[in-house]
Amino acid sequence: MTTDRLHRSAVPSGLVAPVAPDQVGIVHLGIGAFHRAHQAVFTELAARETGDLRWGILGVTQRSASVRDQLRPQGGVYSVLTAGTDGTTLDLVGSVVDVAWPAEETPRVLAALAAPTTHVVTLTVTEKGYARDADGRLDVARVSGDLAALRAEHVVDVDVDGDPGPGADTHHLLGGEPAHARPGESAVGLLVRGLAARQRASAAAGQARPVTVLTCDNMVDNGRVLQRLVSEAVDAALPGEAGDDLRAWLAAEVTFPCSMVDRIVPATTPDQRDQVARELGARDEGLVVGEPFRQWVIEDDFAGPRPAWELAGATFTTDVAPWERAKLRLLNGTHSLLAYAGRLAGHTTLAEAVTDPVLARRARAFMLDDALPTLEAPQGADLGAYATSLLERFANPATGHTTVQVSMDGTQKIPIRWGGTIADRLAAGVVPRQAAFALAAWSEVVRREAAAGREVDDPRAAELRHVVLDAGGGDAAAAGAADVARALVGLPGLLPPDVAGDAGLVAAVVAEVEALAAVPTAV
Ligand code: CS2
Repeated sequence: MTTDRLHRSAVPSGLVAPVAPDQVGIVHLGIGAFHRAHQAVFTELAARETGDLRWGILGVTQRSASVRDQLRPQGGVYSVLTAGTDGTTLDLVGSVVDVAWPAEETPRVLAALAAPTTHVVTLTVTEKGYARDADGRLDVARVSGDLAALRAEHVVDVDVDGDPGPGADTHHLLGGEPAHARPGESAVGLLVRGLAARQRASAAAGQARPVTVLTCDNMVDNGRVLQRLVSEAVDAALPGEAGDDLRAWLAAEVTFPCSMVDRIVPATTPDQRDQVARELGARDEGLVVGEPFRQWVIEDDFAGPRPAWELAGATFTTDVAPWERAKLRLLNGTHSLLAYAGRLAGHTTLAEAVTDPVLARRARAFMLDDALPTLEAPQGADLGAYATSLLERFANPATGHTTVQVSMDGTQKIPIRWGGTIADRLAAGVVPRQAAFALAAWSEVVRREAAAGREVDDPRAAELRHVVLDAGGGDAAAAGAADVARALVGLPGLLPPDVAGDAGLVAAVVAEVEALAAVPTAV
């Protein structure tokens, strides 16, 4: 057996779409495992169906260089291990042509975002990647570096190859660096800088350069949310007349469709990499693992050309909202419930959690009693059957999806996954019992982690720890479960104030958390 590294040039032709580095048609922000197991697979399959090879993907990795360092030496090619209850299959994907890391390659990313051959920008940057504050508005402080760079780039008119445009002030520097070289620090910031570069390039060339920005993150009305954040970024960086040209261009040439994405894609483990190395005869550092199911529902609102994703199974529709709401409230909502309650019960994986009869009952009741009455079925869908199918998908042990992974970023996910269900049920005069249990389970995980001196994996981890410390009078281990739960339900930005203040809800959460606290299993 050889463990040479997987490389495009060594892959027999026909196995992957033969895209080349100059065939970037899509820039993807946030190239983690999910993108590689989802949109990149749809893109690959569409290219194989049509032979249209314009749709190579330039992936952008925000947090660290690791995905770039895994994929670049492989020429972008990687494999997807599809793990089902009845066996696994392995497929090669060649739609990613390269990966760039903004810390070192911002000018290249901006150039790709501005290029006439790029028609679509996709994003999977997770809920926290949108840099929103507790009110859902752009947290300007978190993107201030990019906004300063945007201001400098737009005022100086740096062209996207890095040369200042005609008449530009060549001495206009930002922190000693030309503005366009200033590393992109946030997904939204980089996107806005790229869109502004595109608008300038379009104006300089005297030619329209429409582009579609397609967010694929698990958020309600994700396209509208991103569109609003982009416009808030423009207003903050280029207030008044300074941004008028950009605002007009965004309105005329850029669309922000909503989309619903679905595939369970856990973090790849070293064991899975070893297993695939034995099977492939080559080591794939970019391996991703996913369940057999995959779904993509996209609002049909494209500014220009797009891949024929429908040939790979995507659904185009005028209204994504019912799909998105059903998926977020039923799949993700139940996933999070099982993750927190599963941890409390000592389960490592979602499959273990959902086959625990007590938790399975909770999960089913959460879907049927709390979430379903708040949902309108998307056309042709049977939500009762969907709920049952979700429990089967969660029970697939082959993906090894862990409760720890799904429980990360609770403060970002809970408003989206449980908030709507809770608000709608309270408005209908009913206290959602299982959602209250879910909040209690999250609260208990937060309390027990703090009591053990650990931080939860959440961008607001420090704040969460303080809530527990305060409840314990400075000693996390002394904090009472009910006090912590009361404080966490009221955490700003978690639930709308009237919902968080609902006496019936708070009483239900407190009753559940007291029952959970009485059983001191490990988190
Ligand atoms: C999960 C999702 O990690 C999580 O929070 O709930 O990533 C889930 O697996 C996907 O949304 C499924 O489409």
